[in-house]
Amino acid sequence: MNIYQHIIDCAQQGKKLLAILLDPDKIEVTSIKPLVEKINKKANFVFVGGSTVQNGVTEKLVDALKEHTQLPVVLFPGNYTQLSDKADALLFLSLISGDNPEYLIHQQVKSIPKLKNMGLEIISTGYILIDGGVETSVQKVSNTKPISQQNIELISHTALAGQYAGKKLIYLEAGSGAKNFVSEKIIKTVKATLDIPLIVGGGIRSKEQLLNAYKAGADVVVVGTAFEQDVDFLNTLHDENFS
Ligand code: 1GP
Repeated sequence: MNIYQHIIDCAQQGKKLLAILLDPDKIEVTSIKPLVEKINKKANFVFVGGSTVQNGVTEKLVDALKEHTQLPVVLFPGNYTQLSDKADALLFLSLISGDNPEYLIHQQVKSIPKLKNMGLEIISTGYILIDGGVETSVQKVSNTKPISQQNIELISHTALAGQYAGKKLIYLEAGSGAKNFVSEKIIKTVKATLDIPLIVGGGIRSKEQLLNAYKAGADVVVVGTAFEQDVDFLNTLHDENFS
C-alpha cells in the first residue's frame, strides 16, 4: 500500500484518519499484544517514535507490532537512529518552524547511510512546533522555540512555505503531553491555505477534542499520551468513522 496516496485519497473523500503514537521508550514489547488489539479496532495507523529513544529499541517495537497488526506502521522519528526497514513508511521530518539546522537538515543527512538501503516509503513532512502551554520534550530536544498560538499568520505562512518547498504533508505539533492542543482556528486557517494533507497532534485527550480537530480540517490526528495513560481511551470513540 502506498501510504501517502492513501492519505491523499482519504483527504479527498473527507475520510478522517487516526494515528496512535507509540513511544518505544515507554512500551514493553513483550506485553504489546492486548494494546495492539485495541489499536487495530479503531486506528488507521500506528506511528512509532519519541524524542529520546535509544538505539535499537525502535526496531524491536516495530518487529513486535508487525506480529500483531495489519495497520501501516509509520516511523515518526525523534532522531536519525530511529529507523526500521520493517516499517511501512517514514515521516521524513524537517522542523521548519525552528532555526536549528540540526533538525532542519543535519539529522536527515545523518540518516542517509542507513536509510538509503531501506525500502521505506519516505514522506517529506514539514513539522511545525506550536506552543502547547508547557515545555515539551520536542521543544527541549530540538532546542527551538514553538510558535505562539496567537501568531496564526506566521503559522500559516510557515505551512505554505513548507508546501512550496516540496513537503508532502504539514504536521502541526503542540508537543506530546501539551496542555493546550493546536486551536481549531489555527487548524482551519492552515487547512484553508494548503493543498496538501494536514496532520495535527499534541495534547488531544478527549473524543470531543479529536472531533473538533477533524471538523476544523485536520486530515490525520495523532494521539499518544491519552492512549498511554488509558488504553480504553479508544473505546470512547465507539464506531465513529470520523467522516
Ligand atoms: C504526536 O505529539 C503527538 O504529534 C502526541 O501527543 O502524546 O500529547 O497525544 P500526545
